[in-house]
Amino acid sequence: MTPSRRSFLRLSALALPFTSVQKLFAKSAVRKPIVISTWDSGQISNAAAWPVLEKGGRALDAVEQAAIAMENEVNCCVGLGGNPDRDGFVTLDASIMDEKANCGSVAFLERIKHPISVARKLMETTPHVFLAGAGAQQFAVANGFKLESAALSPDADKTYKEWLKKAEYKPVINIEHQQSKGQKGHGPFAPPRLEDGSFNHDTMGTLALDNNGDLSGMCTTSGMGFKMRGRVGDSPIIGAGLFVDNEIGAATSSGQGEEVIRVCGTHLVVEFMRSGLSPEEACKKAIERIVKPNPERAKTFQVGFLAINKQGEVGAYSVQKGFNYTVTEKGGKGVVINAKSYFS
Ligand code: SD4
Repeated sequence: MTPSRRSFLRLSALALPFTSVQKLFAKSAVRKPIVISTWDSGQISNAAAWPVLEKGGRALDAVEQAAIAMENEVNCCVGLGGNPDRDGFVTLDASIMDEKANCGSVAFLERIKHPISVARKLMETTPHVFLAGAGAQQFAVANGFKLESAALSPDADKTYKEWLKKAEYKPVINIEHQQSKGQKGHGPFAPPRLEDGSFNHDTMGTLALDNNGDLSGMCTTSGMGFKMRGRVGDSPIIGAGLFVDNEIGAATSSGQGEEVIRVCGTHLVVEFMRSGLSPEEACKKAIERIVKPNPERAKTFQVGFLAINKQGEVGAYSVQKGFNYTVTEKGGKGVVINAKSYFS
Protein backbone atom coordinates (compact mmCIF):
# COMPACT_ATOMS: atom_id res chain seq x y z
CA MET A 1 0.00 0.00 0.00
CA THR A 2 1.38 3.44 -0.84
CA PRO A 3 1.67 5.61 2.27
CA SER A 4 -0.36 8.83 2.22
CA ARG A 5 1.64 12.06 2.00
CA ARG A 6 0.90 12.80 5.64
CA SER A 7 1.99 9.38 6.95
CA PHE A 8 5.04 9.54 4.68
CA LEU A 9 6.04 12.83 6.30
CA ARG A 10 5.45 11.38 9.75
CA LEU A 11 7.56 8.30 8.96
CA SER A 12 10.38 10.28 7.42
CA ALA A 13 10.38 12.66 10.38
CA LEU A 14 10.86 9.69 12.67
CA ALA A 15 13.86 8.64 10.62
CA LEU A 16 15.56 12.02 10.97
CA PRO A 17 18.03 12.99 13.69
CA PHE A 18 16.45 15.09 16.47
CA THR A 19 17.87 18.44 15.29
CA SER A 20 16.51 17.91 11.79
CA VAL A 21 13.12 17.00 13.22
CA GLN A 22 13.20 20.23 15.18
CA LYS A 23 14.01 22.15 12.00
CA LEU A 24 11.21 20.42 10.11
CA PHE A 25 8.66 21.41 12.71
CA ALA A 26 10.16 24.86 13.13
CA LYS A 27 9.65 25.46 9.41
CA SER A 28 6.03 24.43 9.52
CA ALA A 29 5.31 26.22 12.82
CA VAL A 30 2.57 28.80 12.49
CA ARG A 31 3.86 32.36 12.72
CA LYS A 32 1.45 33.84 15.27
CA PRO A 33 0.31 36.14 16.58
CA ILE A 34 1.11 38.52 13.77
CA VAL A 35 -0.42 41.68 12.34
CA ILE A 36 0.28 43.29 8.97
CA SER A 37 -0.90 46.60 7.58
CA THR A 38 -0.61 48.46 4.32
CA TRP A 39 2.05 51.15 4.00
CA ASP A 40 4.70 52.32 6.45
CA SER A 41 1.93 54.23 8.23
CA GLY A 42 0.88 50.72 9.18
CA GLN A 43 3.26 51.24 12.10
CA ILE A 44 0.50 53.27 13.74
CA SER A 45 -2.15 50.65 13.14
CA ASN A 46 0.03 47.73 14.13
CA ALA A 47 1.11 49.47 17.33
CA ALA A 48 -2.57 49.68 18.32
CA ALA A 49 -3.34 46.10 17.28
CA TRP A 50 -0.33 44.47 18.89
CA PRO A 51 -1.29 44.84 22.59
CA VAL A 52 -4.53 42.97 21.84
CA LEU A 53 -2.71 40.12 20.12
CA GLU A 54 0.09 39.99 22.64
CA LYS A 55 -2.41 39.41 25.45
CA GLY A 56 -3.89 36.50 23.52
CA GLY A 57 -6.84 38.61 22.31
CA ARG A 58 -8.96 38.14 19.24
CA ALA A 59 -7.75 39.15 15.77
CA LEU A 60 -11.06 40.94 15.24
CA ASP A 61 -10.45 43.22 18.22
CA ALA A 62 -6.89 43.80 17.07
CA VAL A 63 -7.88 44.94 13.58
CA GLU A 64 -10.62 47.19 14.95
CA GLN A 65 -8.05 48.88 17.19
CA ALA A 66 -5.74 49.22 14.19
CA ALA A 67 -8.46 51.06 12.31
CA ILE A 68 -9.44 53.27 15.22
CA ALA A 69 -5.83 54.39 15.66
CA MET A 70 -5.58 55.38 12.01
CA GLU A 71 -8.99 57.05 11.96
CA ASN A 72 -7.79 59.18 14.89
CA GLU A 73 -4.88 60.50 12.83
CA VAL A 74 -5.11 63.48 10.54
CA ASN A 75 -3.78 62.45 7.17
CA CYS A 76 -4.75 62.55 3.50
CA CYS A 77 -6.49 59.27 3.26
CA VAL A 78 -8.16 57.82 6.33
CA GLY A 79 -10.72 59.27 8.74
CA LEU A 80 -12.45 62.63 9.00
CA GLY A 81 -9.18 64.54 8.58
CA GLY A 82 -8.77 63.11 5.07
CA ASN A 83 -9.15 64.82 1.72
CA PRO A 84 -12.75 65.57 0.74
CA ASP A 85 -14.65 64.67 -2.40
CA ARG A 86 -14.78 67.22 -5.20
CA ASP A 87 -17.73 68.99 -3.57
CA GLY A 88 -15.80 69.43 -0.32
CA PHE A 89 -17.26 66.64 1.84
CA VAL A 90 -15.25 63.93 3.57
CA THR A 91 -16.95 60.59 2.96
CA LEU A 92 -15.67 57.44 4.60
CA ASP A 93 -15.67 53.78 3.58
CA ALA A 94 -14.76 50.87 5.86
CA SER A 95 -15.12 47.12 6.16
CA ILE A 96 -14.35 44.43 8.70
CA MET A 97 -14.44 40.63 8.53
CA ASP A 98 -13.87 37.93 11.13
CA GLU A 99 -12.91 34.28 11.26
CA LYS A 100 -16.47 33.06 10.83
CA ALA A 101 -17.09 34.95 7.59
CA ASN A 102 -19.10 37.56 9.46
CA CYS A 103 -18.61 40.89 7.80
CA GLY A 104 -19.81 44.47 7.96
CA SER A 105 -19.26 47.52 5.77
CA VAL A 106 -20.19 51.14 5.55
CA ALA A 107 -19.76 53.41 2.57
CA PHE A 108 -20.25 57.08 1.77
CA LEU A 109 -20.52 57.74 5.50
CA GLU A 110 -20.19 61.36 6.64
CA ARG A 111 -19.35 62.98 9.99
CA ILE A 112 -18.69 59.77 11.93
CA LYS A 113 -15.22 59.41 13.39
CA HIS A 114 -14.91 55.64 13.47
CA PRO A 115 -16.57 54.05 10.46
CA ILE A 116 -14.86 50.75 11.34
CA SER A 117 -16.79 50.50 14.59
CA VAL A 118 -20.04 51.26 12.77
CA ALA A 119 -19.20 48.45 10.35
CA ARG A 120 -18.54 46.11 13.26
CA LYS A 121 -21.77 47.14 14.98
CA LEU A 122 -23.69 46.43 11.79
CA MET A 123 -22.01 43.04 11.53
CA GLU A 124 -22.72 42.08 15.11
CA THR A 125 -26.20 43.46 15.71
CA THR A 126 -28.07 43.19 12.42
CA PRO A 127 -28.56 40.58 9.72
CA HIS A 128 -27.09 43.02 7.17
CA VAL A 129 -23.63 43.39 5.73
CA PHE A 130 -23.50 46.78 4.04
CA LEU A 131 -25.00 50.22 4.78
CA ALA A 132 -24.37 53.36 2.78
CA GLY A 133 -24.80 57.12 2.98
CA ALA A 134 -27.54 58.70 5.06
CA GLY A 135 -28.78 55.31 6.24
CA ALA A 136 -25.35 54.36 7.52
CA GLN A 137 -25.11 57.67 9.36
CA GLN A 138 -28.59 57.22 10.82
CA PHE A 139 -27.64 53.73 12.03
CA ALA A 140 -24.44 55.09 13.57
CA VAL A 141 -26.20 57.90 15.44
CA ALA A 142 -28.94 55.54 16.62
CA ASN A 143 -26.18 53.39 18.08
CA GLY A 144 -24.57 56.18 20.02
CA PHE A 145 -21.88 57.35 17.59
CA LYS A 146 -21.44 61.12 17.80
CA LEU A 147 -22.22 63.24 14.75
CA GLU A 148 -19.04 65.25 14.25
CA SER A 149 -18.61 68.61 12.56
CA ALA A 150 -18.47 68.62 8.77
CA ALA A 151 -15.52 71.02 8.79
CA LEU A 152 -12.41 69.91 6.96
CA SER A 153 -9.15 69.47 8.84
CA PRO A 154 -6.80 72.44 8.24
CA ASP A 155 -4.57 70.26 6.02
CA ALA A 156 -7.47 68.96 3.95
CA ASP A 157 -8.96 72.46 3.66
CA LYS A 158 -5.70 73.81 2.28
CA THR A 159 -5.24 70.93 -0.13
CA TYR A 160 -8.85 71.19 -1.30
CA LYS A 161 -8.58 74.94 -1.98
CA GLU A 162 -5.40 74.37 -3.99
CA TRP A 163 -7.10 71.59 -5.91
CA LEU A 164 -10.13 73.79 -6.65
CA LYS A 165 -7.89 76.46 -8.17
CA LYS A 166 -6.22 74.04 -10.53
CA ALA A 167 -9.22 71.87 -11.27
CA GLU A 168 -11.65 74.79 -11.65
CA TYR A 169 -14.36 72.43 -10.55
CA LYS A 170 -17.85 73.76 -10.00
CA PRO A 171 -20.58 71.44 -8.82
CA VAL A 172 -23.03 71.05 -11.66
CA ILE A 173 -26.69 70.83 -10.83
CA ASN A 174 -28.61 68.08 -12.58
CA ILE A 175 -25.55 66.77 -14.29
CA GLU A 176 -27.52 63.72 -15.43
CA HIS A 177 -29.79 65.94 -17.56
CA GLN A 178 -26.81 67.50 -19.25
CA GLN A 179 -25.39 64.09 -19.90
CA SER A 180 -28.62 62.90 -21.39
CA LYS A 181 -28.47 65.92 -23.70
CA GLY A 182 -25.26 64.47 -25.01
CA GLN A 183 -22.82 66.69 -23.12
CA LYS A 184 -19.89 64.59 -22.11
CA GLY A 185 -17.20 65.07 -19.53
CA HIS A 186 -18.18 66.48 -16.21
CA GLY A 187 -14.85 65.95 -14.55
CA PRO A 188 -12.50 66.40 -13.00
CA PHE A 189 -12.74 62.95 -11.55
CA ALA A 190 -10.48 61.69 -8.76
CA PRO A 191 -6.97 62.33 -10.03
CA PRO A 192 -4.74 59.24 -9.89
CA ARG A 193 -1.91 61.42 -8.55
CA LEU A 194 -1.78 64.31 -6.10
CA GLU A 195 0.03 67.62 -6.64
CA ASP A 196 3.35 66.29 -5.34
CA GLY A 197 3.23 63.40 -7.81
CA SER A 198 2.38 60.77 -5.20
CA PHE A 199 -0.49 58.42 -5.89
CA ASN A 200 -3.84 59.62 -4.57
CA HIS A 201 -4.33 57.05 -1.86
CA ASP A 202 -3.02 55.55 1.34
CA THR A 203 -5.88 53.40 2.58
CA MET A 204 -5.24 51.45 5.74
CA GLY A 205 -5.81 47.72 5.49
CA THR A 206 -4.88 45.45 8.39
CA LEU A 207 -4.85 41.66 8.67
CA ALA A 208 -4.18 39.74 11.87
CA LEU A 209 -3.65 36.13 12.90
CA ASP A 210 -4.22 35.66 16.61
CA ASN A 211 -2.80 33.20 19.08
CA ASN A 212 -5.79 31.01 18.56
CA GLY A 213 -4.91 30.74 14.88
CA ASP A 214 -7.88 32.84 13.75
CA LEU A 215 -7.75 35.48 11.04
CA SER A 216 -9.58 38.80 10.76
CA GLY A 217 -9.15 41.91 8.65
CA MET A 218 -10.26 45.48 8.14
CA CYS A 219 -9.97 48.24 5.59
CA THR A 220 -10.69 51.93 6.26
CA THR A 221 -10.38 54.98 4.04
CA SER A 222 -11.64 58.40 3.06
CA GLY A 223 -11.24 57.12 -0.49
CA MET A 224 -9.57 58.90 -3.34
CA GLY A 225 -9.27 62.61 -2.74
CA PHE A 226 -11.53 64.87 -4.84
CA LYS A 227 -13.56 61.91 -6.01
CA MET A 228 -16.98 62.40 -7.55
CA ARG A 229 -19.65 62.86 -4.89
CA GLY A 230 -21.08 59.47 -3.96
CA ARG A 231 -18.19 57.55 -5.46
CA VAL A 232 -17.36 54.41 -3.51
CA GLY A 233 -14.10 52.54 -3.96
CA ASP A 234 -13.02 49.00 -3.18
CA SER A 235 -12.39 49.40 0.56
CA PRO A 236 -15.92 48.70 1.86
CA ILE A 237 -16.63 45.98 -0.69
CA ILE A 238 -16.10 42.49 0.70
CA GLY A 239 -14.04 40.55 -1.83
CA ALA A 240 -12.60 43.73 -3.33
CA GLY A 241 -10.84 45.76 -0.60
CA LEU A 242 -10.97 43.02 2.02
CA PHE A 243 -11.49 39.28 2.22
CA VAL A 244 -10.92 36.77 4.99
CA ASP A 245 -11.28 33.02 4.75
CA ASN A 246 -10.22 31.48 8.03
CA GLU A 247 -9.32 28.16 6.37
CA ILE A 248 -6.94 29.76 3.88
CA GLY A 249 -5.88 33.33 4.50
CA ALA A 250 -6.83 36.98 4.17
CA ALA A 251 -6.08 39.89 1.85
CA THR A 252 -6.56 43.63 1.65
CA SER A 253 -5.78 46.29 -0.91
CA SER A 254 -4.86 49.90 -1.41
CA GLY A 255 -4.83 51.97 -4.55
CA GLN A 256 -7.26 52.82 -7.30
CA GLY A 257 -10.35 51.01 -6.09
CA GLU A 258 -12.07 50.75 -9.45
CA GLU A 259 -9.32 48.45 -10.69
CA VAL A 260 -9.65 46.23 -7.62
CA ILE A 261 -13.44 46.02 -7.87
CA ARG A 262 -13.24 44.94 -11.52
CA VAL A 263 -11.43 41.72 -10.59
CA CYS A 264 -12.88 41.13 -7.09
CA GLY A 265 -9.25 41.58 -6.06
CA THR A 266 -8.89 40.30 -2.50
CA HIS A 267 -11.23 37.37 -3.10
CA LEU A 268 -9.03 36.50 -6.05
CA VAL A 269 -5.89 36.69 -3.89
CA VAL A 270 -7.40 34.33 -1.32
CA GLU A 271 -8.51 31.92 -4.04
CA PHE A 272 -4.98 31.90 -5.46
CA MET A 273 -3.69 31.04 -1.98
CA ARG A 274 -6.28 28.26 -1.81
CA SER A 275 -4.79 26.80 -4.97
CA GLY A 276 -1.43 26.58 -3.19
CA LEU A 277 0.30 29.86 -3.97
CA SER A 278 2.21 31.78 -1.32
CA PRO A 279 0.77 35.15 -0.26
CA GLU A 280 3.23 37.05 -2.45
CA GLU A 281 2.64 34.81 -5.48
CA ALA A 282 -1.11 35.14 -4.98
CA CYS A 283 -0.88 38.94 -4.84
CA LYS A 284 1.32 38.93 -7.94
CA LYS A 285 -1.17 36.83 -9.91
CA ALA A 286 -4.01 39.15 -8.92
CA ILE A 287 -1.98 42.20 -10.00
CA GLU A 288 -1.26 40.51 -13.33
CA ARG A 289 -5.00 39.97 -13.75
CA ILE A 290 -5.52 43.72 -13.28
CA VAL A 291 -2.76 44.72 -15.68
CA LYS A 292 -3.50 42.22 -18.44
CA PRO A 293 -6.50 43.81 -20.21
CA ASN A 294 -4.67 47.08 -20.77
CA PRO A 295 -1.00 47.24 -19.75
CA GLU A 296 -0.65 50.78 -21.17
CA ARG A 297 -3.43 52.10 -18.96
CA ALA A 298 -2.04 50.18 -15.99
CA LYS A 299 1.02 52.42 -16.17
CA THR A 300 -1.16 55.29 -14.93
CA PHE A 301 -2.45 53.86 -11.66
CA GLN A 302 -1.36 52.07 -8.51
CA VAL A 303 -2.88 49.05 -6.82
CA GLY A 304 -1.23 47.09 -4.03
CA PHE A 305 -2.38 43.81 -2.49
CA LEU A 306 -1.30 42.54 0.91
CA ALA A 307 -1.97 38.98 2.10
CA ILE A 308 -1.43 36.51 4.91
CA ASN A 309 -2.08 32.78 4.99
CA LYS A 310 -3.13 30.46 7.77
CA GLN A 311 0.52 29.71 8.56
CA GLY A 312 1.21 33.39 9.15
CA GLU A 313 3.27 33.75 5.99
CA VAL A 314 2.84 37.20 4.51
CA GLY A 315 3.40 38.85 1.15
CA ALA A 316 2.42 41.73 -1.09
CA TYR A 317 2.66 42.89 -4.70
CA SER A 318 1.75 46.08 -6.51
CA VAL A 319 1.35 47.52 -10.00
CA GLN A 320 3.89 50.31 -9.48
CA LYS A 321 6.84 50.35 -7.18
CA GLY A 322 6.47 52.29 -3.93
CA PHE A 323 3.95 50.07 -2.16
CA ASN A 324 5.10 48.86 1.24
CA TYR A 325 3.66 47.24 4.32
CA THR A 326 4.36 46.86 8.03
CA VAL A 327 4.71 43.55 9.86
CA THR A 328 4.52 43.28 13.65
CA GLU A 329 5.05 40.08 15.55
CA LYS A 330 6.95 38.81 18.61
CA GLY A 331 8.73 41.76 20.21
CA GLY A 332 6.08 44.17 18.97
CA LYS A 333 8.33 46.23 16.73
CA GLY A 334 6.91 47.02 13.30
CA VAL A 335 9.11 46.16 10.33
CA VAL A 336 8.47 47.90 7.02
CA ILE A 337 8.88 45.79 3.88
CA ASN A 338 8.91 47.05 0.29
CA ALA A 339 6.62 45.11 -2.02
CA LYS A 340 7.78 43.92 -5.42
CA SER A 341 5.92 45.42 -8.33
CA TYR A 342 4.85 44.70 -11.91
CA PHE A 343 6.47 47.82 -13.31
CA SER A 344 9.87 48.69 -11.92
C1 SD4 B 1 -10.37 53.76 -2.93
N1 SD4 B 1 -8.70 52.10 -2.44
O1 SD4 B 1 -11.25 54.44 -2.44
C2 SD4 B 1 -9.21 53.37 -2.07
C3 SD4 B 1 -8.22 54.44 -2.28
C4 SD4 B 1 -7.18 54.46 -1.35
O2 SD4 B 1 -6.56 55.97 0.39
O3 SD4 B 1 -6.30 53.62 -1.37
N2 SD4 B 1 -7.32 55.53 -0.54
O4 SD4 B 1 -10.35 53.42 -4.10
